[in-house]
Amino acid sequence: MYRSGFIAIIGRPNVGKSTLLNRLTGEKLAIVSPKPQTTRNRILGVVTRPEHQIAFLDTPGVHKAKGELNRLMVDAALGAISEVDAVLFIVEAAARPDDTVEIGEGNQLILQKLKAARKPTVLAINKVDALPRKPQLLPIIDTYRSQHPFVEIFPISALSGEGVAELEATLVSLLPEGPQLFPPEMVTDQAERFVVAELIREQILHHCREEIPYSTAVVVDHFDESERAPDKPVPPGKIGGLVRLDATVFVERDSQKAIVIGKGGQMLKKIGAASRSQIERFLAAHVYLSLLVKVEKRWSERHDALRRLGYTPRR
Ligand SMILES: Nc1nc2c(ncn2[C@@H]2O[C@H](COP(=O)(O)OP(=O)(O)OP(=O)(O)O)[C@@H](O)[C@H]2O)c(=O)[nH]1
Ligand SMILES: [Mg+2]
Repeated sequence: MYRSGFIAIIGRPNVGKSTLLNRLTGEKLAIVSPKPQTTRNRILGVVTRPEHQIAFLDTPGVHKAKGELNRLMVDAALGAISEVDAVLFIVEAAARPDDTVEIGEGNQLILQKLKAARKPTVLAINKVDALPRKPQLLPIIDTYRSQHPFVEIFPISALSGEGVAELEATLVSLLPEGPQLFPPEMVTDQAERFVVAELIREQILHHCREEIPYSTAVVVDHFDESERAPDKPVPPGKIGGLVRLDATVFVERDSQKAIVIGKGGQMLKKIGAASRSQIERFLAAHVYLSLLVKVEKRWSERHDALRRLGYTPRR
C-alpha cells in the first residue's frame, strides 16, 4: 500500500524546522541560521521512498508578530495547518537549571491552533544533542503531553539525524493511501532564482548583526544561463559552464546600507564571496555574481514592496 500526503512543519523561530527539512530531503532546500526568523516563506520539500511520498512544508517560525512582514510570515505558518494531512510540531529541548519547562506564548498559540484544526500531530523535541543530561527530557515530554493528544512524541536531533528515521516512519502512518503526488525526482518547487536569493540572504544573516537580518531582502534581477553547461546534470561535485547573476540587496535605511557595504566595500565583498561559493555548489556552475545594495524605505511594512520582494502568499 502506497501512502502520500502533505505534512506541515510548525514551531517557534529557531527550533530547527529548516534544518530538519534539509535532513529529511537530503538536500539544502531551506537556509538556516542561528538567528530567529530566518525562514520567511513556505518551502516545499518532497521525500520519495519506495513505499511512500511525503510533501513537507517548512514554515516561518511562529512568534508575536510586530510589523507586516512578520504578520505575513506567521499567517503563512499557521495557515499551513489547515492545508495538510498531518502536522509536525517542533519544540526545542531547552533545559532550565531547575528542570522546569516553560511553554511560552508562541507555543501556546500553536497549541490553540492545533486544537481547533484537529489534525493528527506529532511532537518532535529537537536539539537533544545539546541537552546536557538526558533525564531533562522527561519534564519536557510530560509538560507537552498534558497539553495536547499528540500521536507520539519524539526526541530528535535534526543536526545529527538522531531519531529522524523513526519520526519519518510515524509521520508516514498518518498519511492516506494514495499515489505519488509529485514526480519522484522532484524535491522542491522552488525556482533556482529564489534559492539563489535565499543563499545570499543566508550569508547576510551570517555576516551582519542586530537589525540588519530583519531589514534585508534579496532579489535576483538577472539570471543569465546562456553560458551554462548544456550537459546538465553535471556529475556530483563537478562544475560546468557559467551563470551570470545580478542581485539587489534591499535594506530599509541609509545607515543599514552603509553597514552592509562596509568600510571600503569590505563587508559586501565578504558576503559576495561567501554567497558565490554556495551558489556555485547549488547550481553546479561557475558563477559571476554582481551585488548591489539599495535602500527601500520601510519595505517590510509596505504591501507593494512586500509583493515585489516575494513575500505575499505563494500558495
Ligand atoms: N545543537 C543543535 N542545533 C540545531 C539542531 N537543529 C537545528 N539547530 C540549529 O538551530 C539554529 C536554527 O536552525 P533553523 O533550522 O534555521 O531553525 P528554524 O526553526 O528553521 O528557524 P526559523 O526559520 O527562524 O523559524 C541553527 O543554528 C541550527 O544549526 C539540532 O538538532 N541540534
Ligand atoms: Mg527556518
